[in-house]
Order: sequence, then C-alpha cells, then structure tokens
Amino acid sequence: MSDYQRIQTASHWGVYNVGVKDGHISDVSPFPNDPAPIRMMESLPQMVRSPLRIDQPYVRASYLTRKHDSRAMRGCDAFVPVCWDEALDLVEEGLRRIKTEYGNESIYGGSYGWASAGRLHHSPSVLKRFLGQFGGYVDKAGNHSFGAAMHIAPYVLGSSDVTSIVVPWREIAEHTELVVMFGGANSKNMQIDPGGAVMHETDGLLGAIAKRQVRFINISPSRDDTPSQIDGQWLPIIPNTDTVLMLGLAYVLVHEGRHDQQFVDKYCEGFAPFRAYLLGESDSVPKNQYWASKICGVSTEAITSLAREMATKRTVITTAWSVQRADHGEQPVWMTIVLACLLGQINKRGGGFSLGPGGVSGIGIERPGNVPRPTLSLGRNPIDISVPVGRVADMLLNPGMELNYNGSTLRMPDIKLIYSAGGNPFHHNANLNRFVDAWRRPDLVVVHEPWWSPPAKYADIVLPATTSMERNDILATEFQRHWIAMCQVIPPVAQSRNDFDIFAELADRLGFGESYTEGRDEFGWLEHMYKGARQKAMDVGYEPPPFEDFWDLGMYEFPLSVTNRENSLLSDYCNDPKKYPLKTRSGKIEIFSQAIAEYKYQDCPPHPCWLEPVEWRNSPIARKYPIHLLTNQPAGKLHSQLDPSDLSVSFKRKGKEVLSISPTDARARDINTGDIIKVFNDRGEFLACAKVTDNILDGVASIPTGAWFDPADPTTTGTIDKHGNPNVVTLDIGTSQLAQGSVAQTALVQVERFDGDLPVTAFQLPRISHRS
Ligand SMILES: Nc1nc2c(c(=O)[nH]1)N[C@H]1C(S)=C(S)[C@@H](COP(=O)(O)OP(=O)(O)OC[C@H]3O[C@@H](n4cnc5c(=O)[nH]c(N)nc54)[C@H](O)[C@@H]3O)O[C@H]1N2
Ligand SMILES: Nc1nc2c(c(=O)[nH]1)N[C@H]1C(S)=C(S)[C@@H](COP(=O)(O)OP(=O)(O)OC[C@H]3O[C@@H](n4cnc5c(=O)[nH]c(N)nc54)[C@H](O)[C@@H]3O)O[C@H]1N2
Ligand SMILES: [Mo]
Repeated sequence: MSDYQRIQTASHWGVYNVGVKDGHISDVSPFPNDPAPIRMMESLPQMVRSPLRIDQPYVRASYLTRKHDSRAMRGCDAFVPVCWDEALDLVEEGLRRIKTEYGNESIYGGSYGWASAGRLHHSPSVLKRFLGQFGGYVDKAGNHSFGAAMHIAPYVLGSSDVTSIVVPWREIAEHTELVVMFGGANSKNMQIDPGGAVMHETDGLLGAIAKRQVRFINISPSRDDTPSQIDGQWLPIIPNTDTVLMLGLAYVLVHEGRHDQQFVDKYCEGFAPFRAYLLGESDSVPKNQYWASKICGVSTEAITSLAREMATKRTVITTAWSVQRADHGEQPVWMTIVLACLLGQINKRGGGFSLGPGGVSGIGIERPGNVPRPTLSLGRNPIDISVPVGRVADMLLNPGMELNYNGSTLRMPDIKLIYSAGGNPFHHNANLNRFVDAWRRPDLVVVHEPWWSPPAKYADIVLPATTSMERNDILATEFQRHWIAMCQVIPPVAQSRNDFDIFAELADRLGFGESYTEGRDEFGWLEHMYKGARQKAMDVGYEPPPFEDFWDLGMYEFPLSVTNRENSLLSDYCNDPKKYPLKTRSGKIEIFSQAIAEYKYQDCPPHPCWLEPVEWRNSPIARKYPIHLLTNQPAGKLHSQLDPSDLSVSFKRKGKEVLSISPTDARARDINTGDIIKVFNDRGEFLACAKVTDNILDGVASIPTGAWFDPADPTTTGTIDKHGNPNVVTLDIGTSQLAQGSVAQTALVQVERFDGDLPVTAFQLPRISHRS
C-alpha cells in the first residue's frame, strides 16, 4: 500500500501543493485559486534534496586551528564537518569573546536578504530577535530595491511607503488613455512578491488593459521592458538620463502653457525656483526639448509630441525602481512626481503617477485596507546604528569613517563579527572584488544557509538551515489579501535545523533562552502570532476563523469590500488638503524642499535637477569603457535563489548568463550569438554568453543578475568570474548623500570576444577535509 498526501506550502513565487508518496516528493501542482501560476514553483521541490544541500554543520578548516588569523582564507579554504554541539560551541565562544572585547556595536546583524516566505521562520527576523536580546547589533538602513525613492519621497510626499503610491492596474484598465513608462514594467518581475505571491493577477489585468487599447510607451534602453500582453511603443533612451527627458517634457508643458497652474498653486510648494531652473532663468540653460534630446537620445519631435499628448490625454506616468537604482537616483523619482503635478491629474481617476508598478506581482493590485499580518516580535535593538545597505563594504573597510546620510553624520562602526542568515551578499553587493576584501576583515563570519551558495562558501562557521518545505509557517504579505497555511512537506533534510531553533539553542546557552522562545514551540508561536493578527483584523471588521479552522482550511481570504484601499495618501490630500495635509514641511507636495536645501548637498539639490552620473555615455571613461551595462532581475529565479535549478539553468547558455548586445556593437567586436564574451572594467571582469538582438539600444548591454559568484581563483581577489555575476563590475557608491542608495544601473564596461572557455564551478561542493 503506498501512502500519498498532497500538502500545501508557499514561496515568494506562489502557493502550491506538493504530492508526497512514501515520503518522497512525487509531483507539484499550483494553488487552484491562482489565475496564473508560474513555473518557478517547481524549482524548490527540485532543489530541496539537491546534492548542494548542506548536510551538517561545517567549520572552515584553518579557522579551527588559527581562528581569525586565518580570515584571509575565507572563500578558498576547505571545510571540516563537525557535530552541532561543536559548531554551536564555536559560535557561542565567538559571540561571547567579541561582545566582551569590543561590545555589541562590533556585531553586524543587518543581514540583508529575501530569505524565504513565512512570518515565523523569516531568517533575518529571527536573527534580529536573537541579536537584540544578546545586547544589540548594527543594523541595515534602506533597501537595494528602491532605496533612493524611499528616502526622497518623505521630503516630497511626506511618506516613505512608495509601494502604496500607485495607480491600480484596474483603474488604468478603466480610465487611463496613456501610460508613459520610464523603465517599462517587465512581466518577468511580476512573478514574485516579498513574502509570497498568492494570486498572480497582473496577467489578467494587463490582458484587460490590452483589450481597451490603452496606449503604452516603454521608455527604456530595452524593448523587452514592455509588459508581454501590451503592444506598446518603444522609445529607446540612453541609460540614466530619464530625468533629462522628464525635464524636456516639463519644459514643453510650461513653455507652451499646457501645464495645470491651478493644480500647482493649490497642491504644490516651491514651483517658482524650479520653474526658473526649467526655463533656464537661473542657470542660462533652458531644459527644452533640444537640450534634452542631445543628452537622452530621444528626438526633439518625439519629446514635443509626447508632452502635448500627455497634456490632452488621461495619463499615468510610471517609473520603475531600476531607474532610481543609479547615480543620483533621487532625481528621476522627484521629477516623476513634479511632471505628474504639472499635468494636474493626480486627483483624477486613471491619472497621476506610480513608482514601481509591476516591480513585484502585488503592486497595483486592489487590496483591502488595514490587513494586519501575523508577526514575530523583533524586540528592541539596544544599538542605535544603521548603515545603508549599499555601504557595507565602506563600513567593513573604514571603521570610524564619517558618512553624510540623510541630514546627519554616521560614524562607521568597527565590525568584528558578521552574522548572516537569509541573504546573499555576493549577489546583492556591488563591486564584489572590493567587497571580498571587506568581508575578509572581521574576526568571525557565521552563516546559516540551506545550500552551498557563495555566502556559505565564504563563511567561517556554516550552520545548515531548513527550507520552507521542511517547517510549518504562515504566509501573510502586505501585497496580498490572503493568509495561507504553509505546511511542512518533508522532515528536515539531513541535519538541517530551522533558523528559529538554532537561535533558540544559542539563546539558551547564552542565558536568555526563556525570553527568546517565551516558552513556545513552532505551533505555539504560529497560534500566538495568528491570534494577535486575528484580533486586529476583527477590530476593523474582518472575520478570520480561529487558528485551528484556519489551519484546516489552509487559507483566509480578506474580502475586498470592507475597506477598499485606493491611492489613499494622495486622494485624501487632494480631496481636502486642509484636513489631510501631507507630512512634508509645508504640508504640500514639495517641488522645492527647504529641508533638503539646509543639508547643502551638492549631489542632491533642493529641487529636481539633471546631475550627470559618474559613469555614463558622455563620461571621459567612456572612451575606454563605451558600453553601459544594465543588470536586471532574472526571469527564471529570484535573485540568486534556486540558481542551480533546471528552470534557472535553462535561461543560461553554455552554463553562463546571457548578455544582450546590439547588432552594431556586436559587429564592431566580431561577436555572434552564442559566443563566450568577456565583460570588464577597472573593477573586475566576468564571462557571459552573447545574444545579439536589436531589442537593445546601441551602446548598452544587459544581463540578468543572480549567477552564483564564481571567481576563477578565489585565493586572490579580482580574478575573472566564470559564470556571469555582473556585480564584479558594478559600482559601490551611494546615489547621493541623501539616500546613499545602490547604483547598480550605473556602470560602464568594455565587451570583447573570449576565445576558449573557463567552465563554471559555482555549483560544486567546497573542498571537504575530514579530521584524522
Ligand atoms: N547588479 C545588480 N545587483 C543587484 C540588483 C540589481 O538590480 N543589479 N538588485 C538588488 C536587489 S533590488 C535586491 S532585493 C538584492 C537581493 O539580494 P538577496 O535578497 O541577498 O538575494 P537572494 O538570492 O534572494 O538571497 C537569499 C539567500 O537566502 C537563502 N535562504 C533562503 N531561505 C532561507 C532560510 O530559510 N534560511 C536561511 N538561513 N537562508 C535562506 C538563499 O539560499 C539565498 O542564498 O539584490 C540586489 N543586487
Ligand atoms: N523573476 C524575478 N522577478 C523579480 C526579482 C527577481 O529576482 N526575479 N526581483 C524582485 C526585486 S527584489 C525587485 S527590487 C524588483 C525590481 O524591479 P525593477 O527595478 O523594475 O526591475 P529590473 O529588472 O532591475 O529593471 C527593469 C528594467 O529597467 C531598465 N532600466 C535599467 N536602467 C534604466 C535607466 O536608466 N532608464 C530606463 N528608462 N530604464 C532602465 C532595464 O532595461 C530593466 O530591464 O523586481 C522583483 N521581481
Ligand atoms: Mo529588490
């Protein structure tokens, strides 16, 4: 008799059922309610028993004998298998010593990363709960996704919640005539949601939009950024010059008197100094269509006619997060808002602006309001230091350095211990060769990972973590209207343990086990978290069932009818600006910010401006490195997660990531589709496989991120990456002193054909050495 069960679990890329027969995964099927399930759901069931799973704790060989004197060996050493007790002894000893000698401000627990879905077993959260109770840790500030937007928006709109300030797709389907997309809205990105996509609804909504023949203009260096359902117009633009095009459009509107002066007078602060800049009264440079065209590469006719069309049609302006992930990334965000104000449609249905629609699945989807989430309390962090996520290498390399950041000065702490769980620093950080040097500075690096991914290989002590399929949890995210029961599908693989339980044992050893667990086990916590959220939900009129019923049913769907959320921040303000002033200094939308003026930042002036990026087509260094490299999100995986899965590998060629390059640029370099190529600048070099396509602008190349870091010779820094990890060439400066955001999309490179091949070894196990 065979025993078969179907068990529901979930991931960032969807809810799915796993068939388990005689203890083995036999099949995977999508969540029946999901209108457009995606293939990525097959990848985790496939990877869960991969030979790359870390089967037990390991310690870097020379750490065992020489401790931190051997830190330069991080990433190139063998690993010694040890039992859990010995591994935890070493972690405990390291934590105690470093706390005693250097204090908690020497512990970095910022651990950026998407980890996996689920509210209890979210590894960066359990890490923070643990380190907070241990006396505190240095945290991260901002994010890689929309770091510039979330820092500039409070000054302009009085809120950092940029993901909520969008015109819903349904409203676009019903009311909008024209969508002007800076950076497009690439369908591949709508597969996932942070914490879990449940309903992939954008597909259907974009289908409805396509039927109504709303006009879409994709302003991007890449034609592929038009959503797949939409037959849009491609208006190619030179990377990092979106602000220029927006200024050119604004100029035409103002110069021709087509802007909405009444809207500006009523709702905006500080138009006069911006107008003087726009018209060239303050610097003798009118930002007209002729000026703009020369810089951004869009013709003067196209700029003029687009501005006129925008003024006559119900228009939504959208700006992808990628556009602000660039030097001076605050400016295109600010300028998007100003341009929408000039059109005066923010208070009209189907008009206005969106920051990052389509960045993930749930953005722009109607959601009920006030949906609470079951959460694990992080507790207090007694150390009040947070370092911007893109400045981690600066922190590790330059303790004591002073960094101007958002109106204050941050003194970089002296980090002795990095504790990382749920992120891949060798994916999310830029300028990886410099980052590897930085990572080799602290005394101790502890990593929890399910797989032998780059962070595991670059650790001193590696503790094997379970995946979401090996534990019980609850999916609840801000972008979806469901709570989903995530049920354990299989027992923990090999000796892996839940991150939560690893920290519970460490807390016990360190004397605060009771306060860390509060006496609860996994189901105790799930029930506790659920009950707290259920009470909040009932207080505002929802009726989620008691925990046992929820778990049996497997889900609760919040009805849309209770309090449907519209673009509430701006609609409330526009309906009644006196009653609902914005939380900006003036209470209005700020075209000029006195607060920013007081900072006197050259790289972030008090109104939106064109500031040249450090690297772009017209920089002096473009003579040596003439290709602007764009590094977008991968279609077949989430960042670096599941990179070895069949789906992810199917997007590679010759085992390497695929770089798109224009026919003109390819011809000049004698490159054909399928050739192995070398991409390089002064920061580093990587191999990729070429795809020659006229979907990309001349002078631009594009490669998806996520290839596991694979340096040819890890014993030194700076050797060629064999796999196509573009972060060996990206730049690790901040967008400006204001946001200090990441600038991944600002990088110039040269591309040439590479004769021969260096096979990828990123998916091999590290060297394992056994003690005699
Ligand atoms: N060049 C360039 N670089 C970029 C970007 C770009 O546009 N260009 N984009 C940036 C952006 S927006 C982001 S958000 C970042 C993303 O960067 P990250 O979020 O760091 O990337 P992930 O690959 O999702 O890393 C998650 C890691 O957690 C591990 N993991 C998964 N589940 C668990 C678990 O339960 N427990 C533990 N302990 N570990 C787990 C996975 O194996 C994986 O190694 O990358 C950034 N990097
Ligand atoms: N499948 C999948 N989906 C994902 C992710 C993933 O890893 N895999 N990651 C998720 C995460 S964490 C995030 S933050 C979002 C990111 O969402 P986005 O930032 O919107 O996504 P990207 O793919 O980085 O960039 C979108 C496009 O912007 C264009 N672009 C780049 N630079 C410029 C520029 O200067 N000007 C203009 N006009 N266009 C430019 C590029 O052609 C690129 O294809 O995606 C999310 N979605
Ligand atoms: Mo992101």
